[in-house]
Amino acid sequence: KIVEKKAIEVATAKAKVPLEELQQYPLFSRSCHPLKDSILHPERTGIIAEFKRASPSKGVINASSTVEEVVLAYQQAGASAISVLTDADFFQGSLEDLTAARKVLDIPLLRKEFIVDRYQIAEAKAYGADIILLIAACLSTDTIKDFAVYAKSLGLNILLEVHNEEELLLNIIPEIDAIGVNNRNLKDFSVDLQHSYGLVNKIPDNYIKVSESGISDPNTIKLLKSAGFNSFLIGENFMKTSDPAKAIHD
Ligand code: IGP
Repeated sequence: KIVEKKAIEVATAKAKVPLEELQQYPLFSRSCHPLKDSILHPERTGIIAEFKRASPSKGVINASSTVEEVVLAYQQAGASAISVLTDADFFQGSLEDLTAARKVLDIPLLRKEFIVDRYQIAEAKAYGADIILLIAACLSTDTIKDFAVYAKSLGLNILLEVHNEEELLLNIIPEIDAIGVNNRNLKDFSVDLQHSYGLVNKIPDNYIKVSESGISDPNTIKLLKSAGFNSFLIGENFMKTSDPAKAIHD
């Protein structure tokens, strides 16, 4: 469903700002921050901290904090990278949020979006992203390969998201920098950390290994680390508090 909606959204965006115009945006020609270096940096936590106002499973999570204050506080608290939702309908995000984050950050920035068209990859770069997300549940292996090659040609880092072994084994592609295991089932929103524990040893060691969703306490991070993960994508448990970056210090 969301994939069909996205196709319409992309067509509208293309009519408003043709690709040739996107390519003239000042941010389009900047060079991206390398994701691996920031994740493995000894003074950083490996956490990819997410700015998320709302979600389809929880409704509104945080309506009062601004993107600038939250992402800057995340960076100061030791996040290795920042994720910003750009989907409006389900997450109340926007491309303007992405650019606002870019302006205050000097660590890698992920455009968190359902990417179904190359145009969205160019758009990610033009609005300030360093990383794009490719979700295996929404895309064929051929498309993932095509999108990954295109994203690499723009200098972007690529995070592939998988939810089961089949999706993982079909899509181990050299252009990808990081593989994330989503603990949340995108169909029924149920969360189970066993997805991470079950798949971590099947991810080759040359990829950054990210555990995504439902991470709520420092002890879980310790367990995921000893299982082999070097990165942790966390949104809701930060955003639902009045001081989203505070928990990173713990
Ligand atoms: C963050 P959480 O449970 O900490 O808020 O999860 C992130 O993993 C989640 O927002 C996410 C997501 C996605 C959102 C993971 N993959 C794909 C939208 C689309």
